[in-house]
This record gives sequence, C-alpha cells and structure tokens, in this order.
Amino acid sequence: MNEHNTLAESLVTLTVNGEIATITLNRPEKRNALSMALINQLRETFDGLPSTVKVAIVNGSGDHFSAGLDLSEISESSSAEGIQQSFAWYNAFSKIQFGRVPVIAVLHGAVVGGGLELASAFHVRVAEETAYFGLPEGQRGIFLGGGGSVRITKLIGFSRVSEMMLTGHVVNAVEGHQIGLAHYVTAPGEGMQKALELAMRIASNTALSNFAILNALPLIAEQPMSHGLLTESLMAAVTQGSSEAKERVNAFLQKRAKKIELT
Ligand code: 1HE
Repeated sequence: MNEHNTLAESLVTLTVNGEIATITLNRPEKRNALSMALINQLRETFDGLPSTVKVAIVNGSGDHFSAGLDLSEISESSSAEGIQQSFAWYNAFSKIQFGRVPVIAVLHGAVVGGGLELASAFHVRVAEETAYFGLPEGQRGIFLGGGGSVRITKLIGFSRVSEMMLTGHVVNAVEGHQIGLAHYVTAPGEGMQKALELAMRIASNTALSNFAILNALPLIAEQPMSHGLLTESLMAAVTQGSSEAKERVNAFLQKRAKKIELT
C-alpha cells in the first residue's frame, strides 16, 4: 500500500509505504521554522499513524531540516504564554520519543535551536554532509524551550551544550557525528536511502523489543542502579516469554537464522 495524506495547510505531509511512514516538515519558505501549528500537525500526524506502520522517517523539505522555533510567534508573547508553549512542545515530543513507532531523522542543512531539540527526540539520526547543528538561543536572548536542556545534554553532555550556546559554535555533520548528535553521515541526497535501510532493519524486530527499547531503556537510564536492574530483569522476562522470541531464538539454535555480521 502506498498512501499519501496531506493535512490541512500542509505544514506536515505523510506518506505511508507498507510498514514505513515518511513524515515531512513542509514549510520550506520559512526554512521549516516550528510554529505552534506545525508542532500540532506533527503531533496529530504521529497520533494518526496507521497501526500497520512500524517505523517512521522524518525529514524536511527545501534546503534545511529546520530553522528552529518560529521566532515571529514569541516576539510579542508573555512569560506565561512562553511556559505554555514549551509545555505544548514537551507534550508533542514526549509522545514521539515514548511512542509505539521508532523514528529515524534525516537531517540536512540547518538543524538549529528548536530543530535540534526536535531531532534529539527521535531515536536514530542520519545526517547528510550538508547538515549543521547550532543553538543560537544565546544570540537571540532566549533559552532552550523544547526539551533540549534535557535531551541534547543527554546526547552530547552539559559542557558541549553550554559551549555551543555561549559561543554560537556551529557544529558540522562530521563533528556532529563524532560527538554523538548523529549516528550516521551520508553524502548529500543519500540520507533517505540510508534511513530506509535502517527502517527495514528496525521493522524486522519484534514489536515488544522495540517497545522495550523506546520505553524501558530511557527510564532505566534515569533510575538508581538497583531499580534499573529490577526494571531490566522484568522487561527481559516479558520479552523472553513471548512466543515470537522463542521462535527467533530456536531459529538461531537450529541454524535457520542469520548470524550477526558487520554491516
Ligand atoms: C524564520 C526562521 C525562524 C527563517 N523563525 N522565521 N532559530 C534561529 O535563530 C535561526 C534563524 N534562521 C536562520 O538563521 C536562517 O533562516 C537559516 C540559516 C536557517 C536559513 O537561511 P536562508 O538564507 O536560507 O533563509 P532566510 O532568508 O534567513 O529565511 C527565509 C525566510 O524564513 C525568511 O522569511 P521571509 O518572510 O523574509 O521570506 C525568514 O525570516 C524566515 N525564517 N528562520 C521565523 N526561526 C522552543 S525554544 C527553541 C528556541 C529556538 O529555536 S532559537 C533558534 C531560532
């Protein structure tokens, strides 16, 4: 099945091809700046994914993944409205990060401010060589407000986030890969091909394993060690007990399954 849906105003488009959905930020004339309407459409798109979809790929149309927060929406807003706006972003991004469907980002051009905050909520990041990462909040007189203080800091550490925000240091794709902002770097235009290859691998995992990776692993990382080990043991027992896991383990033991190989 190849299904293409365009939501009202087309700020986000969805294409479903079998088990893989491609979700595109579609506001190229504003460099995919994240307005509240775009954030809402993104949340609705994830909420409405058909149950047959097993993996999503998110990319941006035009020359940039995203220029971050739509600055025109905060120029007149009060502090109270600012807090509400942040919480709306947290709500949308948490649903994506702790959702049913693993998400791969294909990044190119600017991945800055709120665009990097969004990218950090996804599970796998593929950066084309044109991608660059920045946190210009310091220069704009504002602060991270889309969860980046938590998520980006977990990816690259507090020291690097502070330095990027203080100095305006823009990190290129290769450096971004080295420090942990991206898992893969590709030539320009080849990010989607890499993402599709990764998506097919992710889709072939059991749903229960992918659930545990998305929902148990990040919680375990925040628990004290004794709690984390208990949570892990429970999750391990639940996954091992499934008939699908038993079939896969037996397939390996009976030499019917592929061996691990370096790819
Ligand atoms: C925007 C935005 C935006 C572009 N909000 N309208 N983010 C930033 O500080 C990044 C600001 N943007 C840029 O530095 C540049 O736009 C880019 C390097 C990303 C791209 O440059 P370029 O030359 O391709 O495009 P442009 O000519 O700068 O922009 C094209 C249009 O998009 C223009 O509007 P137009 O009506 O004059 O055509 C721009 O005004 C508009 N545009 N970026 C609003 N961000 C939850 S807290 C998160 C806090 C942050 O994200 S702070 C970082 C904000």
